[in-house]
Order: sequence, then C-alpha cells, then structure tokens
Amino acid sequence: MEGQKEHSAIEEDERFMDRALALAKRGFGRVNPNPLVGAVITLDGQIVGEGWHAAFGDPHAEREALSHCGGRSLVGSTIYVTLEPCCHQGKTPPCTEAIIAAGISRVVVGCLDPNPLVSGKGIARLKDAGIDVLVGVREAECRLLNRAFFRYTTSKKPFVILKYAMTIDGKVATVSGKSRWITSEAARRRVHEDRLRYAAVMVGLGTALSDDPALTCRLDAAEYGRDDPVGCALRAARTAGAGDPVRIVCDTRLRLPLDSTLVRMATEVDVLIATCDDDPRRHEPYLERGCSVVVLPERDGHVDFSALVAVLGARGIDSVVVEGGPQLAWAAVQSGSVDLLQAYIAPRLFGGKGGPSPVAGDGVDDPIEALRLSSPRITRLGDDLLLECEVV
Ligand code: AOF
Ligand code: ZN
Repeated sequence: MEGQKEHSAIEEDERFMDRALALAKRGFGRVNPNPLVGAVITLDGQIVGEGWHAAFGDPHAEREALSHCGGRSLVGSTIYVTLEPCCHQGKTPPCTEAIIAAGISRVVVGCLDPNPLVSGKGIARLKDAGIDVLVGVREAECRLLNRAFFRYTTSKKPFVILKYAMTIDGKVATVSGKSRWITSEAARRRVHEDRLRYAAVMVGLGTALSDDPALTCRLDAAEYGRDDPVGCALRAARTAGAGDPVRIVCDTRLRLPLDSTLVRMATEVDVLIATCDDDPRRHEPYLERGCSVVVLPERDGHVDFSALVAVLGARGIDSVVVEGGPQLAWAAVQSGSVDLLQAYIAPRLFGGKGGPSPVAGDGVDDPIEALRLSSPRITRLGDDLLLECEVV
C-alpha cells in the first residue's frame, strides 16, 4: 500500500514535469542564449498556474507561472520547474525570492543550472527558507532540452551540430551534383524546426553556389495543433518578427555572388560572412547590402573553424547547425568543435563512383583515429531515419 502511494506520487511528479517541459519548448527560437524553461504550479494535485520563459530578457518561467495563479494562497502548493530557479539579480530579479514570498511549500526541479551564479545556490536558498526541494525529476530530458545552454554557459562557445542528409549508400548528391531532394517532407520539416530552435545555420561557399539556399525557417504554424509546443513557439516568434536563424557562410576568398538569395535577403534575415579576405574594399558591397563580414585566419586553405566558433560565441550565438557541404563538415570535425552529429538517412540509393559523401577532407588514415561518437538515438521521420550521436 505504502509502496503504491509512493509510486503514484513519483508518477504525478513526472506528469507535471512533462507538462513543464512541453511549456518550456514554447520558447524555441526566442530565448537564446538563455535557457528554455517551463514551470507548473499545483495545489491539491490540480494545476493552478503555468508559465514559460518566452523570450530573452523577459520574465523567467517561475514568475510567469506565479502571475497566472490569480492571487490565491499558494501555501501547500508545489512548483515544478525544468531548471533550478535562479537566485541572482540578472536582467530580472531572482526567482527564488518570488517562490519564497508566494508561500510555495515544495519545489520540484528538473536539473541544476550550470550558470556559476546559480548552480546549486538556488536550491540551497530555497532549502534555507524551509522549502521541501526535490531535484532530478526527468533530469535527462531537462538537460537534453538545454544542451545548447549548457555548452554555451560553461564554455562561451556555441553548441555545434553537424547535420547532413544522405542516401542509404552514403551519398549527399548524385555524380552530377544534384541533391534535391534526398529526404522526404517529414525529415525536412524537422530540419526547419531546428532552424527555429537553434541560433544560427552555417554553410560553405560550395553549398551556397550549388544550392543558392535561403536557410530560413519555413514552417507553417497551421500545420501544428493549438497546444503543440513548436506551433506555439512559431506563432510567438512570427508575431515578434523572429524565428529565422542567423545565416553564416564560410567564404574563404569572398566569392559569394551579390545576387545570391542569401545576400539579397540580408536586410530581412542576418547574414554573416566569414572570410580570410581582409581587403575592406572587397567587403563594401556585402556591407552595403546588409551582410556582416568577419575576417578570420586561414587554416588548411579554409577559414579557421575554431576561430570562427569563438567569434560566434563572443557574439552571443549559443548554437549553430552546420549544414554543408563536405569540406566544411571536415573542417568542423577536425577543429574538435562538433558536439552533436545528425545524420538523416533516406531509403534511396544513388550509387556512382564520384558521388560525394557527407564528410570530405583528408579523412583519417587508421580506424583508430576515427572521430568517436556515443549515445546514438534513432528517430523515424516518415520513411527516413534521423540518427543522432554525441561526440565523445
Ligand atoms: C530560471 N528561469 O526561466 C530562466 C533562468 O538575465 P536574466 O535575469 O534573464 O537571467 C538569465 C539567467 O537566469 C540564465 O543564464 C540562467 O542561469 C537563468 N535563467 N532561470 O530560473 C528561467 N530563463
Ligand atoms: Zn529566474
């Protein structure tokens, strides 16, 4: 009997934390480089307030949830929050004080905040105030949700995702160079969701020339249910005139055509060109068209990827999806900056001796030198597979 009661209490905690996780995702595309955070307040097993961190600089999830409790007494209530409540004065006042002042009796936390101003101190402050605190409910999910925030907060470098789509025989294009399309609609939609979620997307000049991509987030909110977190995030982002990632082009010799889609749209959606060409006269036409240009050292004939990643971090970019092509992929791998690999695998076969594979460069000589990956996760998207692995 006792055991059963305990079991159902754990289930209840997980259920409310799942709701807080879903709410947190409504901040996709607008909170970076802050974390995605959701909060749920319950009284006698019923939800009495919900909130999420909606945009950078906006109130934190806990204060949002508190403001939706309609002024009722919260003595005896529980707050579920996906990230440890902050205890510092940032752009907003500390959440711990709001929780204490509201008379909340119990705080259930998904995971600790890696921010050194908070980490563990938020929990300690709540406990000191006599509040019952439980940490680690849905911890893995809560940490996964904020992978970018964890990376950025602890290193000031963006979370780097290397993404490609390939056929089952490992080709990213046909022998004649055609790549549209390899994956089907469901997988391409997922790619666009990541363009909403992460701060930036990057391509090399080769991809910019061959595909003339826009690299914007082209999702239709009407395709998502009213309560769907991505749909909610998308609607909020569009209302705020946001939702597209910063578009970065690695262009060693500054050859990006001025009439390319990227340059033509630069006044609407940010374009950052990373180049080794330091001649200001050559930068001018790009700057006039609204692009930003950053000059970086050269490494193996390309923009130094590590230096680029450091510049992005200094500019507050907490996450970047490296979308192609094979040369850039190799530069990213070699620099040791890749955190996550996303391989979309389609049930198609191109064949052909010269058909490119996702990662070029010199490659390694011996299997022992291979880039080591761990924690593989497989997601089915229509007929395609998404295989995600973390870099060891
Ligand atoms: C929370 N709940 O919803 C968020 C938290 O400058 P500020 O005031 O927005 O503070 C940013 C820091 O606060 C951020 O680095 C992280 O440590 C924490 N973010 N904390 O309890 C939230 N967004
Ligand atoms: Zn806070």
